[in-house]
Amino acid sequence: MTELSPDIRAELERQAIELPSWAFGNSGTRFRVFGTPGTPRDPFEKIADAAQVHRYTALAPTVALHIPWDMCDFDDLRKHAEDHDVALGTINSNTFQDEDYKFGALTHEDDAIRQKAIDHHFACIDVMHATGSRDLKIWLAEGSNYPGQNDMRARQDRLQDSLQQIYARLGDDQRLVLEYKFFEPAFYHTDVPDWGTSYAQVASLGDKAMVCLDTGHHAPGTNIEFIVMQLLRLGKLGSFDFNSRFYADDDLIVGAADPFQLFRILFEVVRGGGLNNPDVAFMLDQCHNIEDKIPGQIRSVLNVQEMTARALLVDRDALAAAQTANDVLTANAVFMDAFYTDVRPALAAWRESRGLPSDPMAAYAASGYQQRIAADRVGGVQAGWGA
Ligand code: PSV
Ligand code: MN
Ligand code: MN
Repeated sequence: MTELSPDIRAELERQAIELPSWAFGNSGTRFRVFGTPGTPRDPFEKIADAAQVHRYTALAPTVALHIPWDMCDFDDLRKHAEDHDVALGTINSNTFQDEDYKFGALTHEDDAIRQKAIDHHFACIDVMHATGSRDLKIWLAEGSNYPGQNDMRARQDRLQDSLQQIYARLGDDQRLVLEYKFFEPAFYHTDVPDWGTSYAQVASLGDKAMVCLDTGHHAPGTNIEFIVMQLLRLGKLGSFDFNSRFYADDDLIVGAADPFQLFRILFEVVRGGGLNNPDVAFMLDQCHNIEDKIPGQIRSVLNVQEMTARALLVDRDALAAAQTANDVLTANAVFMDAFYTDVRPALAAWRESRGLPSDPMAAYAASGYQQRIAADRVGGVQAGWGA
């Protein structure tokens, strides 16, 4: 296909995918963390690198921060972001690197430790006021390793109480999104393991609390698009953390492991009215352990754009007619036709018509930016784990 319809172009033009600041730092597994030449040394350099992704794609106007990894003067950082034509986005709390949280944070038995974790979220809300961020994203590394180790029910009750206190601090225009993950670092039970638990916890808080769906946080074989459909149906899909996984949570480039799954997810987003809907934030949550980080992020947002274009190509009328007639094979064929359509030439032509490079990967590679940062920056910070 060589040309996209005006309707599809209008949808794609509004698409925005938030980048995680931690994607630009060095990170890795519990084995070696390999350094990449040119790695940012502070949050300001992370923002400058993220701005490169937006510059070549017009897809990534905001950058999420992680607290305390990105602690700095936030008035300065906000101004710095504006100077680079991007804005600061979601604030991610971090209760998974402090010795005190060995047995939990927002679920901890000890009131003093639980209060410390709640206070951290209050501090994150203060940061949100300075950065102009709307969303506070909470992912909890809490759970237990052995049957009988903890009272799982009491932990749910403490979690609800902690979240209520945090929720009560939110400003009128702020939201809380609660992420779930089925295992790791806890291996027996996790306090927020699935969308149902996240939903139950946020539903009792109020309208400003939503579920965050991280595509990497499900057991193999899970029908993630069903969860997307259900959360949109319930009006509780607050945000996506996009990435790919082959085995467990490995934060690889979105669309790399299973482009068809990404297509199926984005089809449900389109079907459920979630595309370009301000209630649903689209974010990457990735790490680039062995590849260069800026082109890794460019590839990622392009993958999302490409699969969105394909999802928008599904002939919904033909699909509905086949579904109503219980014409199983025609319905499947209509769906697959869109998935198998190569939209890359049409997207390249459309980019050029908007004054963007037809091939953002090639344009970035030719810009010399990667060589410049490799020469200028020595001793980049690690993005997170262990920093
Ligand atoms: C840990 O699994 C994790 O990858 C979660 O997905 C969070 O969103 C991310 O770290 C950053 O805190
Ligand atoms: Mn995540
Ligand atoms: Mn994760």
